[in-house]
Amino acid sequence: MRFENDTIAAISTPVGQGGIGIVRISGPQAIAIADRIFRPKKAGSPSTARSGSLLYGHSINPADNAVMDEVLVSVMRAPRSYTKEDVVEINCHGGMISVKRTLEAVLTQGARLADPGEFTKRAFLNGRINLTQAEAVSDIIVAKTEESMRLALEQLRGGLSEKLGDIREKLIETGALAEAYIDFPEDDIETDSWLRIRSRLEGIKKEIDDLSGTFQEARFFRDGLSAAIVGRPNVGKSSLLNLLLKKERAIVTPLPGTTRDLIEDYLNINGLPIRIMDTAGIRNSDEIVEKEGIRRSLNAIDTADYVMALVDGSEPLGEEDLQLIELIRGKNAVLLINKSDLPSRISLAALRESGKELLPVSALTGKGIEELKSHIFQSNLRNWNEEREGVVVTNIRHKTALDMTSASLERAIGLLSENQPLEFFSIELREALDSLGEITGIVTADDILDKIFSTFCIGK
Ligand SMILES: Nc1nc2c(ncn2[C@@H]2O[C@H](COP(=O)(O)OP(=O)(O)OP(=O)(O)O)[C@@H](O)[C@H]2O)c(=O)[nH]1
Ligand SMILES: [Mg+2]
Repeated sequence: MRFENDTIAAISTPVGQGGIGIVRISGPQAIAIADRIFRPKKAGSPSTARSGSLLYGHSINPADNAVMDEVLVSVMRAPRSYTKEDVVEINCHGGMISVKRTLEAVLTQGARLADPGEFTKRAFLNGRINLTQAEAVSDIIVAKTEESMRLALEQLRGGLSEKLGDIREKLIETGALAEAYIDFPEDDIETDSWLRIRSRLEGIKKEIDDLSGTFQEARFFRDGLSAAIVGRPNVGKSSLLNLLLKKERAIVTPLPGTTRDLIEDYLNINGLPIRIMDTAGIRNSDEIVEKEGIRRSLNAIDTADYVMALVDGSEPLGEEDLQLIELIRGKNAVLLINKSDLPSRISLAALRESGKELLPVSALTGKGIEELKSHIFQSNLRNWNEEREGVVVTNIRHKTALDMTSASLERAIGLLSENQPLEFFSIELREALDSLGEITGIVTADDILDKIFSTFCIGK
């Protein structure tokens, strides 16, 4: 990782047409560079402006002094800025040309093009926010629903870091208690103290495990729940997709084998973001394109969080349907009996043997769709009502670190119970603290930082 005392710049608004486009500059040279490419309408310059003020004028190309655009320039002086460095934002007219030209001028004046997420990374390195808060910034940008946004904002506010800070403090306290007894291992009274230390550690471990456990459901709000619609050809998978999305996303025809590829889109059910997939109908086929489509369908069953397996209720159950039921064994799945607007010819008894919940639906009339939606919500978010009130973990990095902390604590508790030398115990406790510290960035390796910030967009 290069550090990072130079001045960086990037276009911070989306590329394309828009009302305004913003070029953001951060670093020790930010204000001096702005001075060179900004000509005020009346008086004043970035270098004489108060922090937080806005200047009106023109951007000029320092190469030939030609006016590039009419702009507003905001100046935020260190440390009262997003990065805690001097920050200048040049508000140009939207569109590709003006912002690009402005950025180029800024770069010729000595700024370097920012890496993805580098502004936020500086906010972290300069101590304005911790790592979970930096990650929350990225989560806010990509938030898919209001509920995802609420969770990301709570993380940005510091909800998760406060909770982790509490746990960390308790762990340090308990560790200190243990070290205080190091000289008196044989003492009778001390046995009692060890038991107390052990039960404290067990309490802390439980808190960590509970927090880690929230990931199972909370993750859906950050990454989306992946849900696959599968079944043999012609049962109505694409019709169901279109009905759920309320648009003609996939081609529907009476011909079996219409859908050949995986079709994906997003759906929002009560704030739960769902990545929904329509798949090619599964049957035995020698046709090369269809075979590949079916391979993708089978893969979707494997990887999806939730499977909607469709059968056609207006026809008797076929060999392919029975194979499907076999394929979804062990998956979180629902069996949808589609075409329930037509007379039923399917054997419910055979379907019941699957052990999955059965729901009659009609992709034609919309019957059963509300029941399906609540099944999707409820079967994936069984504990969410209680969990959403507290602090939750939505990021796999955080969960992994929590699990490593828990494993170290487990070993530490084991060592205590076996009366092993205290040094071993201390090592485990130290490791637990390190893993915990990685989450907020108290303890951080460069490669972790690079990995986190490289997923950001440029200009943030
Ligand atoms: N009556 C009735 N017809 C339906 C229903 N759902 C789908 N269909 C019809 O069934 C036919 C096949 O529908 P699709 O949605 O293309 O089926 P699919 O499962 O996507 O088919 P493939 O892509 O070939 O695997 C079309 O003619 C639909 O209009 C339903 O609930 N009731
Ligand atoms: Mg289809």
